Amino acid sequence: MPKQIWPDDLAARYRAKGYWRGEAFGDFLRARAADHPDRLAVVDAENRWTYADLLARAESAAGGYLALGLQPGDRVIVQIPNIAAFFPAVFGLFLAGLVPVYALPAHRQTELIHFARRSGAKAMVIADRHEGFDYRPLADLVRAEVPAIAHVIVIGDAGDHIPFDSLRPGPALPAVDPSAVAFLQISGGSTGLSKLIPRTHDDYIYSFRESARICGLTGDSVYLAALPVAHNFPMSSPGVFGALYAGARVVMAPNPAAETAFSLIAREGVTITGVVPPLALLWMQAAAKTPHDLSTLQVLQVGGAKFIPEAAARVRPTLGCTLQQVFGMAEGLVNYTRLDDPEEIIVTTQGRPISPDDEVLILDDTGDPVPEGEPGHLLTRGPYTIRAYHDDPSANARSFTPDGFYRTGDIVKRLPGGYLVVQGRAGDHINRAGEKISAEEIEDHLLAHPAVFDAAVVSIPDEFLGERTCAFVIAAEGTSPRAPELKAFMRGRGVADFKVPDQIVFVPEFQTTAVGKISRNGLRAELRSRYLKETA
Ligand code: OOB
Repeated sequence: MPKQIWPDDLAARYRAKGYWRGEAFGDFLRARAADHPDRLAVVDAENRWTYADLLARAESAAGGYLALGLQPGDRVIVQIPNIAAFFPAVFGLFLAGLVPVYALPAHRQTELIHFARRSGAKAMVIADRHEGFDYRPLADLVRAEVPAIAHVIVIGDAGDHIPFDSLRPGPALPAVDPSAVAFLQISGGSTGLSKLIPRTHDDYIYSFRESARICGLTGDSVYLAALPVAHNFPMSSPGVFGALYAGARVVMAPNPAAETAFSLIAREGVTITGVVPPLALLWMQAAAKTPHDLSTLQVLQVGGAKFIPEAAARVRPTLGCTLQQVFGMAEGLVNYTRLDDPEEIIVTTQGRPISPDDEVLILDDTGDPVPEGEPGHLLTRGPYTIRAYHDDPSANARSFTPDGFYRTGDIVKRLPGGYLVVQGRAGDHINRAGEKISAEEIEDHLLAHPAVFDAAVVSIPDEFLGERTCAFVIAAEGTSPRAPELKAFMRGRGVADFKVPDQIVFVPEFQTTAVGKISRNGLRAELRSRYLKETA
């Protein structure tokens, strides 16, 4: 497992300033369990576990993983929905020095096989079923393609696999290096397949410890995980880990529907939660008629995609709580509006960075800094922003400058005080309700269909989703494919449902005046502007 390397001088500075404290995930869970063993840590529909329960379950899992023959440093794919058992499963991995690779519950075999191969995973930990989907046959498909996956461990009914509940504590657990990679997260992806994001214990714990402070979490807070916790936002901004770091209670919502969330807010006295903009709109609509008491809710975080100011302004009047805008990325940098910021800042900006040592550059197309207040490309480096993707030299060459700045692909402007306002994206991904979709990845799937001669995928503004996907397709000669057929084809290829184009438009050709080879980027831009003009 390659290490995530910061240059020595920066690493020394991040340690000297107390950002990186040499603490690993297992260390902080042990500390909380020792400080307040009987406090509730994690709640779902069936379980209410204290910090002591959680640690004991994680230690059993850790011993059990190692007894299977897994070695510290091995990667393990984790595909677990929002259930309490997520925590013993992943803290067990951390305690054993194993490295989770977080897949989303929506991912299917195409994505999982890619993660398994790229990470060299040796095992999978999954839930049996969730919201009507059976994850066991999916794991079988992955294992059939990637024989290096020696074990499938199942929470719930394991069938032929290893029951999670059969894992037992073993001999002493290994010492874990806090500067080592703790887990791999999945990038939203702008080109081709998702990249794997290596985060260390030191850097990630800094990001959620500081996030918990910025978001006002204390031992009395109750955090509702409404979005799937494999996402960086509900995982660490401050998310479930920030909440556990603060000794707070985490409540796992099986889905983010307003009814589900509101009944949990009322039942558990939830004080803070985070959603993507389309959900915030639904929740605000539902709040008017809900029988549930939402008065404990102090902070609604909204992030993952642009929240328009008109909607942002309605959060406080409709939900009676403070809005916190969150603009972050799994690669690192996270910005928050502060809870005591003036309403104007909260409503119109996407916040400012966590750390005084987050370096932010806003550059024009030629790489020069733009004047203050002008839009430009956002680049960043700092104490919790990665310096490279896992095992991906070509993506690294594109995404990082020689001096280690990450090119976010976002176009932002900076206001006085360092507040950022997101203007859009430079790259070609679609931000569909916070899920990032690579246009290129979808085109490649469509091109695999025999009736598709060419395909170009673009984002179309959508009132509810923010953006939706539209695929322009040129049919192969002598064929006349239909949209439902192509959508079914994509589903059949085993990809996450959110990647299936919302709309497919057949065109006889991609009009272009360019001679020779045209860039797909240019083509997408042209199609987007043509389409927007036609529908204006
Ligand atoms: C979060 O992380 P990712 O990795 O799924 O996506 C990152 C990208 C950003 O580069 C930006 O394009 C977009 O999502 N984004 C926003 C935004 N928050 C994220 N665009 C506009 N306004 C916002 N508030 O999405 C993520 C990670 C941690 C915390 C919050 C979100």
